[in-house]
Amino acid sequence: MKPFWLLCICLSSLWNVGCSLGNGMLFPRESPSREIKELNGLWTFRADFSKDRNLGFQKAWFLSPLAETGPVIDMPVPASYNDITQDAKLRDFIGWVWYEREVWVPGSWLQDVGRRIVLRVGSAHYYSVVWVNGVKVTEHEGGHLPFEADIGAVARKTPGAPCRITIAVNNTLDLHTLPPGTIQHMNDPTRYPAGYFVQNTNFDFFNYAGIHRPVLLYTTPSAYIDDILVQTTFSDSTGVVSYQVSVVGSDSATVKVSLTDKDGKCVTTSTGASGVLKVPNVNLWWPYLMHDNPGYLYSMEVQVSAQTNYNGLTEDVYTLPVGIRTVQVTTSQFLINNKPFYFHGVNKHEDSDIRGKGLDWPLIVKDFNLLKWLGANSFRTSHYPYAEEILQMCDRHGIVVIDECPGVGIRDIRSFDNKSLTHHLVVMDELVRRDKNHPSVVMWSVANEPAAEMQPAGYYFKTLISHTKSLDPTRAVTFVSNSNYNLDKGAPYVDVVCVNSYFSWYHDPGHLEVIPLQLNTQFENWYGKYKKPIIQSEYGADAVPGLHNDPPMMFTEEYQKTVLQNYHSVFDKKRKQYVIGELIWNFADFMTAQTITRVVGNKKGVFTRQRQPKSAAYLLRERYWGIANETGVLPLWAKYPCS
Ligand code: BDP
Repeated sequence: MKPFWLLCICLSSLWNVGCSLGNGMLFPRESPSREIKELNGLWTFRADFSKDRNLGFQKAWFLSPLAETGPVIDMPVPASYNDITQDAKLRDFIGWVWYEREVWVPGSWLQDVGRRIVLRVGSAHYYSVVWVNGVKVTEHEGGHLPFEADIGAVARKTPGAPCRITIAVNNTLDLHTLPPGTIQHMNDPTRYPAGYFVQNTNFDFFNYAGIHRPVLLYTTPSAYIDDILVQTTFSDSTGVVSYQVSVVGSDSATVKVSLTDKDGKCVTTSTGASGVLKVPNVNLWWPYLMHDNPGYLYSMEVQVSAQTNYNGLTEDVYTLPVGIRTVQVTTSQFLINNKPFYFHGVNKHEDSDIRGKGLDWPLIVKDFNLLKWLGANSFRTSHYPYAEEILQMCDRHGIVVIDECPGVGIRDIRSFDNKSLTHHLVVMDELVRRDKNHPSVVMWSVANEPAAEMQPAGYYFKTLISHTKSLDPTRAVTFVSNSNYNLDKGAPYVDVVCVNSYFSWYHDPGHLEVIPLQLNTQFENWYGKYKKPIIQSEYGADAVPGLHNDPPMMFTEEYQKTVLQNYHSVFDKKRKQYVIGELIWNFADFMTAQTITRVVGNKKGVFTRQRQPKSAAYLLRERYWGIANETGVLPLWAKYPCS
C-alpha cells in the first residue's frame, strides 16, 4: 500500500504550475545586486488530524486562507512544532501539518520584471509542498537541507495584495526515506481504537518536525550567479584557489573574481568563469587550538555582468568566505595542511527545550562558547546535516566538521533496495552541493550504524561512497559503524574507519573494568584488518545530572566520568599509532522517543540539555586542553586554562 502522504502528493500535482530550482543553492547573502526579506516569526498553523491525514489536500487548504478552513494556532518559525503546545497529540503527531503566512513583496521587486524573487526554506522535516497564492511552486523530500523556488511570476500576478505562502509538511518516515522508518497500523480492535497507527524508527532521537530553519525571500538579477565551487591548496607560502562560477540567464556573461584578506586588502584577482587565484604569503585556514590564528577566511567577491532582455546590462555580486587548506589521509594519520590532526571533539544534536530542532541563535552561540571552553576542536553532525549558519560558525572559529547525511537507522533489508539507494544518492548530491565550500568540513559521513552486514550493503555502500568521492575528491569519506557490526562490506571503500562502542554500558553493564581490554581488542582487530586510521566516533554513558554514587554506579555522574577515563587510557596509547580522534557521545542531553531505556531523553551528554556541565565536562575539558597543549598551538588568550 502506498503511504497516504504519497497519494496526497500525486493529488497536489494537479495545481503544479510553478517552477522549482535544482542547481546552485548558494546561501542567501545580501549584496549590491541581492536583497533579502526574512519570513521568520509567527505563522498560522493547522495540523490535519483527519483519519487519513488527507483532509487538507481533499479540501485544498492552500486555495484560501488557512483560518477559513478550520481552527488554527500561532506557530513560530523556525521551530519544531512538537513542544510548542500543551497537546500531546500534536507533540506525537504523524502526518501533514499546514503553515501559512502573508507577505508583502516590496513593490520595487515586483516592478522590476527582470528580477528573480526566490522563496527559500532552510529546511523542513520531512516532506514539504509549497504554494504561493494557491499555486504550487515546489515540493521537496528530506529534512535538514534547503529548497527554493522562483516565485516572481506568481507574485507579479497580484500586485497591490500580499502573497499568501502555504507550506504543508509531513513527518512520515517509510522504508525509503532518510532516515527510514515504518508506519505500523494496529488492527486489533480489542487493543487499539479504529485507525490507530504508530511511526517506528531505528534511531535514538526525537523525530522533531516542522519548519526548522529560516524561511526568506531573496532576489537576484535575471542573469545571476547560480553556483560557485572553490578548491584550495598551497605550495610553500603561496595559496592556490581554483574556482568555478556557474551563471544562469546569460550565455555571454563576464565574470570577475577578487580575493580580499581579513583587513579588506585585495590580494589577487582573476577573470573568467573558472580560474586559479594565487595568494602570496597565504594565511592558511587552521583548526582551533592548532594555530594561534585559527579559522582565517578570505572573502571571494564574484561579479557577473551580462546583457539581459529585461534590463540591458546587469550585474550580480556574491561574496563567498574562503578558507585555504588541504586535507589528506594516510594509513595512520589525518593531515590538515600537511600536519597531523587529532579530532578531540564531540557529537552533537540540533536539539533544545521548546524549539526542538529549530534554529536558535542564542543556542548556537552558547554551544560554540561551550565547545571552546571544553577545548573541542571538532564535531560530527550526528545524525543529519546541521544548519548552514552552524557551519559558517565552524569556518570562522576553526571547528572541524565531519558532515553526516541523515542515513541513520538503516536496519531493514528493504531499505537497501534501488529506490532507497537512489534517494540516498540524491541526498548526498544535495549535501555536497550545499556544504562543498566550507573549509571546516573535512569529511563526509554517508551513514551512521547501518546494517552493513546485510547482503545488499556491499553494493549499496560501494556505490554511495564512490559517488560521494566523485562529487568531492578533496575530502575524506566514511561511514560510522558500531563495534558490534561487521564492517567488511563498507571498510574497503572508506578513507577513515569510524567506530562507536559502548563497553560497560550496552554490553557488560556496570563492569567498568572490561573497558580497557575490550577497547584495545577493538582497535587492534580493526586496524589489523583494514589498515586505515580510526576515529572513536562515539563512546559514553548516561548520567542523570545530580545523581551520585561512589563507587560508581550506572547513571551516576561518577560512572560517566569513570567510563570516559577508562577509554582515555587506551586512546592515549593508540593515538600515538593510528587512532586519529575521539568524539564523545554526546555534547548535551537530547530528547528521544519514549522508551523504557530513556528517562526523558538520552542522558549521555556531558552538558545537560540546558547546557550546564556535568562532572564529565570538567574531566573532558582538562583532557582536551592537555592534548591541545601537547599537539597544537594554543591561542595567545588561552594558555592551558586547566593548569
Ligand atoms: C549509538 C547511536 C546513537 C545513540 C547512542 C546511544 O549511534 O544515535 O544515541 O548509541 O544509545 O549507537 O546513546
